[in-house]
Amino acid sequence: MKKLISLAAAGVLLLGLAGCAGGGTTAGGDAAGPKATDQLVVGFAQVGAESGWRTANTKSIQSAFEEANIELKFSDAQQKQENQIKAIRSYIQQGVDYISFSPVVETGWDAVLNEAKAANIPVILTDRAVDSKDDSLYVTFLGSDFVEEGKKAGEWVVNEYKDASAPVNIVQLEGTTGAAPAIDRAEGFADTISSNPNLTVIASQTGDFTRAGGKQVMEAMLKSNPKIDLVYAHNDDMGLGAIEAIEAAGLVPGKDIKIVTVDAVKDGMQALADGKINFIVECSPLLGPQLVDVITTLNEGGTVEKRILTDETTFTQEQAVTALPDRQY
Ligand code: GZL
Repeated sequence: MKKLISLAAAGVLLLGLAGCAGGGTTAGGDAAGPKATDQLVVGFAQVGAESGWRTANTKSIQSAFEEANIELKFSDAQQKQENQIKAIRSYIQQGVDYISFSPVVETGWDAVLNEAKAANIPVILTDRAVDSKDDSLYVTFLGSDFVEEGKKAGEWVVNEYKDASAPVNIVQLEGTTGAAPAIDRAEGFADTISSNPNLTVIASQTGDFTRAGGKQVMEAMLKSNPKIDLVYAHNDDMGLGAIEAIEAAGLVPGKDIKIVTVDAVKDGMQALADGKINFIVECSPLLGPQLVDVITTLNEGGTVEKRILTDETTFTQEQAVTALPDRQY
């Protein structure tokens, strides 16, 4: 009998430890039900600090978690996938309740996401998506429809040149190679401008979503392409770099060479209001509150959609003048 009781006691102890050691909270909270938010611990592996958008995204996430009284472990991968993977592994080791990250590129995540799954730690993708066949590796994707953003940029260009009879030479400043926003913004744009054969992308190269990258690539494109009519930049920062290159070449951005970008961060909106950029497609970085909502819902045993899209709009030069004073980022 004694053996039986001691076995039962050991069993209870093990169950209890498993509950703690498991670290991760199942989607519906741990065996004992949901944790109070001030006991939740979330690991976030950020891409880097490559652009004004990213800085605003980080600020939104950090302030939302502070406001919700949820402990946030935060890492900056300096745009290197291996650093994000290292950070995710360390969150697994620490037994956090949830992991969230913005995958710097679409591929190469299955191994580490399977480790999180094995540790029973739910993963929430924010901002950028992964290209994995196994969508059980993450609970949801929270972010923008980048193909739609590319389409909106393309629609403005098609309309702007609807009466053009001569070829319109377009150069494209791509985001980080392999990143979902770069792949999808290029796809949406190309599909849309294909409706007008006069619209041709004569050069396309990555500027890695940075201002310096955009400037460097634009300088080279100006040297090797005598006639450029329009720049399509996958984010404001590369567009702002292109402006510097265009002005250094003695040309007038927004007039001699038109510019269309994506993001609508403050510096981009200022250039739009000043007439140096012609059109901006918004991509909201303010994902922090929605991320907290997702985690709170899961922690209380609720479920969320597999894909949660953010609301976004577009801005002309006139609209930028009006919108600038109220912009949060
Ligand atoms: C888009 C985001 C992109 C921004 C860039 O959601 O991943 O990365 O458009 C940022 O500014 O660097």
